[in-house]
Formats: sequence, C-alpha cells, structure tokens
Amino acid sequence: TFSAPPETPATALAPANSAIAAAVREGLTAPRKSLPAWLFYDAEGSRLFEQITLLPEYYLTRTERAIFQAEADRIIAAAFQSWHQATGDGQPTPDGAGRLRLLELGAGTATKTGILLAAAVRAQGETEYLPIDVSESAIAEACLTLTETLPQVNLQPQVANYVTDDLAIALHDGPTLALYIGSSIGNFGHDEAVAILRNLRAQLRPGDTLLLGTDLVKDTAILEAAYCDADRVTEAFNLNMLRRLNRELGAGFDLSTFRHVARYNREASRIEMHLRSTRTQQVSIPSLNLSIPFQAGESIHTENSYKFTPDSIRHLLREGGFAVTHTYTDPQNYFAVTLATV
Ligand code: AVI
Repeated sequence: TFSAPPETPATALAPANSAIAAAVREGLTAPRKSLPAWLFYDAEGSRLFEQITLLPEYYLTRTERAIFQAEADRIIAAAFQSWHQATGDGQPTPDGAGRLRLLELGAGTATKTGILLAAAVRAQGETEYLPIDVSESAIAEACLTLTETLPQVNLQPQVANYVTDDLAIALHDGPTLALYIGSSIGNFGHDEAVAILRNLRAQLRPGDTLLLGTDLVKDTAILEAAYCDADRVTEAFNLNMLRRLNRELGAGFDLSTFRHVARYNREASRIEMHLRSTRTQQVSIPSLNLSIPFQAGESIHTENSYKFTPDSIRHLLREGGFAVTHTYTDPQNYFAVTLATV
C-alpha cells in the first residue's frame, strides 16, 4: 500500500519538479507501474542517449544518417515538386520568395539535419531553419554548430513542447518541409502520435511536406540487441531514471535491486523497456509522502519504441492528415524515411 496525505501536494516542490512529481505519483501508484519516457532526458540521460546512438547494436541513427546522405538532394527536390504540383509556383525568385524552409520537431542537437540543410543550401542558397524543441540548451547547441558549419542557414529557433502545446509557426511565402526524424514518433502510442501529426498538419498548407523517420519491424534478435547492448549503455540509460528520482525527489531507489529489461512485443510491434525489481521491497519517496511496494519480479514500464511497416506508416500518416509521396530506405530495409504531403 502507499500513503499520499493531501497536506503534501506535489506543488510544494520546486516548480520544475512538480511535473515530475505528478508523473511519478501517477505512474508508481497505478496497478501496473510505469514512468514516462521523457523522464530519461536529464543532462546525464541525454549524454547516455548520445552514447547509445554510437553503439554498434543501435543501427537506427547511423542508418537514418546514411539514407539522408544518399537521398538528401532528391528529398529537397521532391519537396519543391510537391509544392509546385499543389500551387503551380516555380523556382524561388532572386528576392527569396518561394524558398523552401525547414522546420524540425524535437530538433535536439540537430546533427543529422545538417545533411538536409546542406542539400537545401545547394539547391537555393540561403535557407531558413526553425528547430522546435523543449530543451533550450539542445537548441542553443544546434544553433551554435550550424552557425559555424552552414552560415547560409538562417536560424529561427523556438522553445516549445509540440506534444502538449498547440504549435504556432510563422507564415511563410514558400514551401515548408517539416522534419520529424530519429524515430521519435515511435516513443508515442498511436493516439498521441496522430495528435502530434495533426498539430503539425494544422500549421502547414497544401503542397508543404513532412519527412518522417521511423524504425522498421525486423528480426527480434536485432531489435532486442539494439535496446540491450553489450556495453550496457542502454541499461545505464534506463537505470538513470531511478537515479534522477533519487536526486530530484529524494527517492530511495537502490539501483542494484533493479534490472534492465528490453523485450520485443510482436503483437504490439514495439520494444518495451522495463526496470524489474529483483526483490520484494518498499521504496520511499519522502518528498511525495509515498512508499512504493514492489513484489520480487515486478517491473516499472519505462518506454515503448514502436516499429513500423510501410503500411502502418501510411495509415498513421493518413490519420494525421498526410499522404505519402516517397519512401527512402537502406539496403537492409532497417529504417524508413517517408516523405508525405498535406
Ligand atoms: C529517442 N528514441 C527514438 C530512442 C528509441 O530508439 O526509441 C530512445 C531509446 N531508448 C533506448 N534506446 C534508445
């Protein structure tokens, strides 16, 4: 059992911690325990995720990058083509009207985006880029790198949460190519994923395009290895969530009593990550006046990472208000980059 006396509301914590407190209270007092995946990304979690993207088992990042390297010029040309078909407008004029701008949801540090931006610069010269991210520091880092490497990119960063808030994007007198890459959409369930696409769709006009990066369904062993690597970086990434709760909420998780679990659920088409308690125990979270009971073998569900097929991508996009025009993939068919139009 747990106790949650009303005299210690989550709002008594520092404001930055109140969202965390509410999520932890809700997730750990439910019959099936869970914590939201956004809790992974404190400074240490973001550093560990960067390390994951370099692991030999984690094929996602390097495969998507290779697709961009091979297809960037064609992707930019296809985005122009879609705009041309919908509006009849031709090439950008010398005063800059009709230029393609790039917008990115969850831009992070935008390392792969540079490949697409460079292709846009090759096609039209000066290019506007609107990175949108909840993390101000990630956007600042992205802008710093791009200013040095691609001076023809004109940066219009926006700090916003595209999951919880309506987007508000400035009007533009040419085509917009929106990027939602890195398989980020895979960390949301179907309804939330559709809501994110519709939120974006509401800001776009006929002929604008979306480039969506998604991981594809494949052999279970390959998928599970990507989330359970030999160097145990993903284990550290998963356990860091508990370390964060210890630090930020004063929770008493003993990390040595939780095991990292990553399993592919084929019916649901998703990798599920869990933290499994190796023993029966109570974990106290004094700042929330909670004591959380764990049975031996009971787990906290920390993440879903959905895997797609060409059909499921097309259906998801259609529900979000987009029609697929082009699909780009790698020779092994591990990852898909899909261009869709409004
Ligand atoms: C950020 N996201 C796309 C990653 C994924 O593959 O679902 C997060 C991750 N979790 C464990 N490893 C990587």
